[in-house]
Amino acid sequence: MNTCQRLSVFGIVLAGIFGIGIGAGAMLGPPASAKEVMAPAPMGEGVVSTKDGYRFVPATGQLDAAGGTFHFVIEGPRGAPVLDFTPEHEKDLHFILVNRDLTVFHHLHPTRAANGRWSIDLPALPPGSYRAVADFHVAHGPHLALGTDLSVAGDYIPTALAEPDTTSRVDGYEITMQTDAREGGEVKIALIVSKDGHVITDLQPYLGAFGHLVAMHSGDLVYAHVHPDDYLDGTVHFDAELSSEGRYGLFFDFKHGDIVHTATFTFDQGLVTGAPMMNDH
Ligand SMILES: [Cu+2]
Repeated sequence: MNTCQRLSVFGIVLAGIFGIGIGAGAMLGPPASAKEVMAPAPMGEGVVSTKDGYRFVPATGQLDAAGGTFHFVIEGPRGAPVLDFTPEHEKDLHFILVNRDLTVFHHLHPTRAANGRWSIDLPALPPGSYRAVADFHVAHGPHLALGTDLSVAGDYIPTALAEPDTTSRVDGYEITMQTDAREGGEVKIALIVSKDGHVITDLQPYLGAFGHLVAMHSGDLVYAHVHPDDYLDGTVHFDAELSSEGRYGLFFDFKHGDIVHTATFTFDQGLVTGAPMMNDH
């Protein structure tokens, strides 16, 4: 990217960090119908269960293949459950559950009891190893993505992730993806949702955005939650930071007809070259 674009991205990231909000972001970026400031990436990347004294403590490491209610607690630095969160995209906590093959994906929103215990009803799950990621922002504290490994007992049947493709189908929708990999691991992603050959231009806001994209790196299950920075003429634009080379599962949640749908893509990130983006940490 050129210096001007780099400064623009830096400005947008700064705007997110300092909470300047949509006004400053809109000044720095191109005009858009639904401009949204990129939030800084949460720390922890969904791999570690402990960061900055905060811990993701599951009630069990074993999930039931038939589904059921899963409980956990986010413990603070003094060992007590965290009770005060700053909502991100209308929710205090985003819960992502994927299997190691990246062929099962759920993005759910648990509820919190007064004592800080979280509960979420899980659907039936095929046997295998799973990673749960809790993405949350502690009030007056850090924005974290903590992960924990879980398993579902039973006969595990390995399933390979699909080969990379620019088209995905779900619930009668066809979703096409264009990607543009830049230096430092930045990837511009454009998604178009169609049905019966017509581009859908009336996607509904879902949790404060016109779509949510989660990227999981195959192998280590490093997590990136990316929000759109633009929705224009039926195209949802994302700006993702995929700083490891290799294969990713991309999971795109969008809302249409009052129903949330999830399209899945496989994306191969090439060798990451050039200067890292300024918001790396
Ligand atoms: Cu969420």
